[in-house]
Amino acid sequence: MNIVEKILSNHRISGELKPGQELAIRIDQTLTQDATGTMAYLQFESMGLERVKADLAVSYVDHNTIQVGFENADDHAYLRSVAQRYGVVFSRPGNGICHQLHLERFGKPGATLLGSDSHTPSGGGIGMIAIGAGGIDVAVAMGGGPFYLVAPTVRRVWLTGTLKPGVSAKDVALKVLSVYGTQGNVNCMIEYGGPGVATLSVPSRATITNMGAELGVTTSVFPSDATTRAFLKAQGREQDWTELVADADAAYDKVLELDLAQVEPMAACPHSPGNIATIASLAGKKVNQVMIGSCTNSSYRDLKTVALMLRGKKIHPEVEVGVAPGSRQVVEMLAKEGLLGDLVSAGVRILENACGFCIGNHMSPGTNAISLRTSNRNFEGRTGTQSAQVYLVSPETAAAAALTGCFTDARTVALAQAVTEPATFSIDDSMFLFRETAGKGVPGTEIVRGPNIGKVPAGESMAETWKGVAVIKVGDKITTDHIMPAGARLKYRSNIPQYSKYVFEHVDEKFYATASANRDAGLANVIIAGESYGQGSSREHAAMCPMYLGVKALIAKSAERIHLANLINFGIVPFIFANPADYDTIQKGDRLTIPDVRKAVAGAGKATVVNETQGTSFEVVTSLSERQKTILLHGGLLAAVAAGAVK
Ligand code: MIC
Ligand code: SF4
Repeated sequence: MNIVEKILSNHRISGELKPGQELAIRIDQTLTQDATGTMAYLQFESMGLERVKADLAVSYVDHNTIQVGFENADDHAYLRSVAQRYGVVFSRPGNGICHQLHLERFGKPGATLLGSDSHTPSGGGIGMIAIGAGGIDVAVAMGGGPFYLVAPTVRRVWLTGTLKPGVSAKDVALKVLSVYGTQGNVNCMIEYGGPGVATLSVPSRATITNMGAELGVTTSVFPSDATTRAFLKAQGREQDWTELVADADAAYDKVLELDLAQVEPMAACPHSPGNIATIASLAGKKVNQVMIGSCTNSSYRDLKTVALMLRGKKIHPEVEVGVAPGSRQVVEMLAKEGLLGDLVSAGVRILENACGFCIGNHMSPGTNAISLRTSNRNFEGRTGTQSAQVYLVSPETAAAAALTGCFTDARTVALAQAVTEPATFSIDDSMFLFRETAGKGVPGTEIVRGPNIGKVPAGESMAETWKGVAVIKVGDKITTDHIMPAGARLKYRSNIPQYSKYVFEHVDEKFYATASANRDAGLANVIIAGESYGQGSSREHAAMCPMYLGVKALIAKSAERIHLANLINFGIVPFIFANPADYDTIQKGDRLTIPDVRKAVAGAGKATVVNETQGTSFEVVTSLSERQKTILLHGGLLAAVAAGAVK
């Protein structure tokens, strides 16, 4: 067996481990972050359970730590109280970014982790099957319920050789993106192997699996070996180690061989993580901003490398540089070793150890600015500045540009001695609350609900026939950042009527008005889209808010895994064009009727859409399991659970 098969078969509850089949697995650990967490816990509460049942559930606060206005602090207070009540470990704001912290303190080789954040696959760096999902799926898993996924095909990336000085894990992740791209990788998992694995530290492996999210794969995983053991030992958790390697005769769907020695410094160019170029081809281009951090590149190793590259030097006078460490452990270690001082004296702005800039919460670049970031997504407008040009790069490339003011090949300024992992990390778990009541909870704890804490909108049972309208028509690779912007709007995550006002705000500023008018007139809103709809984040708000605005169906050329599951969970039917050319026949505003849609969803998933405006009709299909059909017919997962129709 390969590693994926080993872990999945150990956790299989039902279904077959055959690519394409629906599989239900047991989840050992769950994680939530605050921006998706409030809805996840509201949904958990509505399930009426006494306590969490997963082995470990952790609630992190890392996204909304800006606290402008009362909303963020209200969310934190709600999350803290709900964690105490139901037996969840609560990671206080200031402790760090969920994925970095989970790797440091909780990740376990061979275990399964489900997180309400698309970068949960960072846990693959320590040998877990770690999957991102919508909040409601995580709520179900917290309650001990299974997680349903499509049994994946498994690709192997076979690593040989050693990275050259100045080249690091981020360049490997970008190299893999240059081969596989950001679409067409749905329902696949990537397993790393080969002699090159031993040359990569656990945080470096996590950088690579983290950016598997950008490929659109379900997750990526590394073996658990002596390096994993040393990392766990340095974190005081050697007892959590188990060895995990693929059998010699393990089979794979495809194999990609990658010689680490041949990997060069890379960048993902605007506006897609799959738009890859070498730094050599960009060398000399002027840079305005350099931002270092995010769950991809904020480990001790990454930031120590940056600090040593900047030691005794000053940043370029025309470049603004910010560093946001991944965790309190990282900050503390940098401080103790004098490395924070190096960053400060070089002229770096030291930022909170949180998501911060990565999600456009602050440090937005200026108009048309070129921003080099070590994060994982460069979607248009994600920084908060629509015209900014974001390039995703390694910490080494970022530090080199901070000094020179332009794209610079980091191999020319690499440290003489590469930074290695410490023998012991500084360990202080005091900002993880409720560890002693984890899994048990404290019945009677008062749940704190400020005015920002709203309700989960209720779904409606599916009608027999839809009279609808093509409320919007979008192109390929529409991300959840297009659908449901974050950044300055993030603080409304717990208030659906308010947050819904911003659906598609940068794509069609009239969307909210049009969609709500259609809904109020009894029309079904239909989204028309091209390939790979719903890339990026796991935010279920990109389904929940459209549902609130009366969106009943998506008709796309293809859709991405997490978003597709979220659409179903919120009662929106994900139809795919039987003939992609029909996309061209539809105009925004066309009246669309879908006769007998309920029968179609309950049956073989084939429907005819009549375009009343154009006088045409076309076929659409949707491939659904029996469970998914039940969810859709009830108008969403919560309604289906309440009716006792699914577990
Ligand atoms: C992101 O990186 O886009 C986020 C913000 O972490 C999201 C989650 C969210 O929207 O809250 C993700 O990756 O799932
Ligand atoms: Fe946070 Fe950015 Fe990572 Fe998302 S990608 S979890 S916003 S650091």
